[in-house]
Amino acid sequence: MERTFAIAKPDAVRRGLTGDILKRVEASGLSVVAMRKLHLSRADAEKFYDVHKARPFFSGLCEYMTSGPVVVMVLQGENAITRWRGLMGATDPKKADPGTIRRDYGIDVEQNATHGSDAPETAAQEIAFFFASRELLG
Ligand code: DAT
Ligand code: MG
Repeated sequence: MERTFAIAKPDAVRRGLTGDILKRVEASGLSVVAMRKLHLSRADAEKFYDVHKARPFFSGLCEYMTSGPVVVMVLQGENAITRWRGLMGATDPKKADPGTIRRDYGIDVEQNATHGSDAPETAAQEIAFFFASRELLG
């Protein structure tokens, strides 16, 4: 069993897509072991995306991620990290496979509907950034 961290980003929450995203998660057999709706502060967005701080899109990314509420989730299942990234599709919605969340709902490479951890280490860090261990279902 593996855990990953997922976000329904502001563009998705704003357009009422949280339910559809959850439906896809549940239909895939992944289980939601924690979930919360919140509005990121600028400081939290900058900390969360610290790995990208030297990239030209960093400031715009943080602006966008603080533009409205998000839904943060911890997903669990066999190979959860890879499976959730597969459901999301490529970062750029134009390059994402048909039937993926980003292809179906992403607006552009920035407003791409969802986030997913890319490795076990980042999953553990990102989960701990948003959730206390007592908030995760056993
Ligand atoms: P992913 O979210 O697929 O893991 P990433 O870690 O490379 O992609 O980038 C994090 C986020 O930064 C991504 O979801 C959207 C934004 N981003 C990435 N590349 C971008 C670009 N060229 N222009 C604008 N935003 C970008
Ligand atoms: Mg990433």
